Amino acid sequence: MSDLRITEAFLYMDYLDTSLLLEKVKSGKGGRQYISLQVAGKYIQLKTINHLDYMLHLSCVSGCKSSMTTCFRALCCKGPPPARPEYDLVCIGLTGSGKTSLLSKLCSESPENVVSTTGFSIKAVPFQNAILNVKELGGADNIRKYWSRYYQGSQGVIFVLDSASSEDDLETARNELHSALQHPQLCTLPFLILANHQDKPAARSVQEVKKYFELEPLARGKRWILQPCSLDDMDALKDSFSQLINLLEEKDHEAVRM
Ligand SMILES: Nc1nc2c(ncn2[C@@H]2O[C@H](COP(=O)(O)OP(=O)(O)OP(=O)(O)O)[C@@H](O)[C@H]2O)c(=O)[nH]1
Ligand SMILES: [Mg+2]
Repeated sequence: MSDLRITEAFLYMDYLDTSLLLEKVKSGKGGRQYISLQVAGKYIQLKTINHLDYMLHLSCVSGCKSSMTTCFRALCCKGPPPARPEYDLVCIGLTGSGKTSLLSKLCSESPENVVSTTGFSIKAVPFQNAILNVKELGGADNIRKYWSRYYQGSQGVIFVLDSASSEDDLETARNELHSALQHPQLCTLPFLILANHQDKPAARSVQEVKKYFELEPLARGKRWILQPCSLDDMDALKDSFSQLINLLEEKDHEAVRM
């Protein structure tokens, strides 16, 4: 199985009964974890990619109560899963703000060994009710001037900032965010602003960030979410992405009504 299909399979695992699934977890060669299921006469084996995925998987499964039949039907009997809407997003922010690291964690990839993005990179980030195709634009000085060439076709914006950065960098980030909020191709789109690096002692609080970035006056009338987060706090991150998906869905419904 490819990694993507494993991720997809984990989404189905929401439907599984926790106790049954845990019984089936076995260790294989090299300490890898295997989950074996016999479904409608077919033998299915899912293997975890690494320790991190396994942890993610368990937290995703715990507390789920709905029937296994739903999962089995989806996996074996009814063909492909129901289509989830896809949205194209652009992700910007100064270099080192944590764009690649956060997106990697959302894709259940290890954020270790992340290198600075040269140009851009695209990731399909799966959520239960949508898939976000996120185009991350590298934030280094020599790349930022080209950002606007890559805005076309975006349906939403993710802006990541380092809440613990120097005054100079914070000012640069503010100027970049203001330019993005006013850009003709982005100004009507929902914005998710992630005040990252909150785990650091020097991090500004969300109120300080809101004031410093003058979000209230500048983003009035726009749809935006400001979320404090860090690499260690995936719950907050996922919650803010759910809110962003709600805004994207609202925009879809408006387009249908028009
Ligand atoms: N302490 C801490 N470190 C973080 C956090 N987020 C990212 N980092 C670290 O910051 C460094 C840069 O992260 P990247 O994800 O490469 O940043 P980026 O925004 O993608 O940078 P460019 O691709 O150069 O634009 C990495 O060493 C990360 O481990 C965080 O919330 N807290
Ligand atoms: Mg990057």
